[in-house]
Amino acid sequence: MKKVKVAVVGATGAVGEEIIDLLITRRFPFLEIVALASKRSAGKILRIKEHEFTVKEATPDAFEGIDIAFFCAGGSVSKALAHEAVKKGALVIDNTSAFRMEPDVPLVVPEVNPEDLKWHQGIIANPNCSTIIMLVALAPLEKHFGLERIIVSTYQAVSGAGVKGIEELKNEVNNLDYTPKVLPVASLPKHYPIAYNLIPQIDVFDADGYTKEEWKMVKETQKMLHRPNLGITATTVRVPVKRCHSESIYVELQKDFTIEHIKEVLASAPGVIVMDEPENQIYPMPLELEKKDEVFVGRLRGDLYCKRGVNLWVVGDQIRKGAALNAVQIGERLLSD
Ligand code: NAP
Ligand code: 3JN
Repeated sequence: MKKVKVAVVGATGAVGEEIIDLLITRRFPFLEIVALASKRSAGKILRIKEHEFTVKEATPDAFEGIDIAFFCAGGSVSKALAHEAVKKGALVIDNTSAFRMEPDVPLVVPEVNPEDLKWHQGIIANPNCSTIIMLVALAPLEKHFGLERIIVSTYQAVSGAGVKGIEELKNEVNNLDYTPKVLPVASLPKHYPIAYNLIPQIDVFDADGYTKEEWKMVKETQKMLHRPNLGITATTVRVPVKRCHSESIYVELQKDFTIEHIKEVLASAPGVIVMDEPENQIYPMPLELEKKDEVFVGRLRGDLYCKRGVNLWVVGDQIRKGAALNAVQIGERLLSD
């Protein structure tokens, strides 16, 4: 396979570091990895696995000679630099929301809609982490039974707010008088403690009372399943967990089913592991699923009052499959095609 020159924009962050780790451990065919971040980090040495990287500032010139650029430095950086990278000949795999809803940008989870990779025009968007985790579990149900509607509540780890989110939880656990500065949204005036708490706000509110994170789950799901009118309602909540997002998902299906059949469908679906043995108290939990590639599904049970309703409890590492791994898998597919 042809070897490629790769750039990671946001290399010093939670997602960027995970991308580099995966490129190395999955033997992505790279000639070189160029670690890019803000001016603040230029010159810093990053040590990941047995490799050392000197961080450079992300500027348009930094993409000279780059074949694939992974962007994970926030939407404004993607908006400022992704098109510059494409102009210089790079294929961009973007982890931010900057282009996800653009009609000419495919939004892809390889287990869900790999066919959409074909029509990219230089930029491919990686969905939001909560959407990825939900869809890896629900796409097989859409295929076999059809989804009628989705009601989802998330339990999102602090690392969803990046390195600063992890630091905030650690600081609060170590010192109950610590004044929160990051959660729920660093740029808003009010901050609340996350240690020993839950915060029912992820990202800013829209006029209709939903948060942007909740809207991302709705709109991105409709785009990837090619079902612009699919009914979805989401409630997203920050919880004092370091890593892995959990989701309580209720779906109504279009066909009759048995729980055994749903289990079989999920057990044979790519990227899904069924972890569902209530008799042995076995179900997915974030603490034990850190750094796992798959999405785990448990607590499967039918709605006793609605014959086509089913409940699922889904957990996935949002830095890995919810962001870095999904992006690297997109790169792997493009190279193998
Ligand atoms: P993070 O830990 O806060 O890291 C942010 C990264 O962006 C750092 O490398 C930072 O570099 C870089 N950066 C900031 N401003 C920059 C600038 N002006 N130019 C170049 N680089 C700049 O955040 P994260 O959790 O890795 O998330 C990064 C992005 O990934 C998010 O904004 C989101 O769009 C996406 N994402 C995150 C998650 C998640 O679970 N965390 C999941 C899905 C998607 P410095 O060190 O130089 O500041
Ligand atoms: O908060 C979380 O748990 C996930 C955060 C995702 C995120 C954070 C900042 C900016 C995103 C995203 O991936 O949707 C963005 C963004 O790119 O808009």
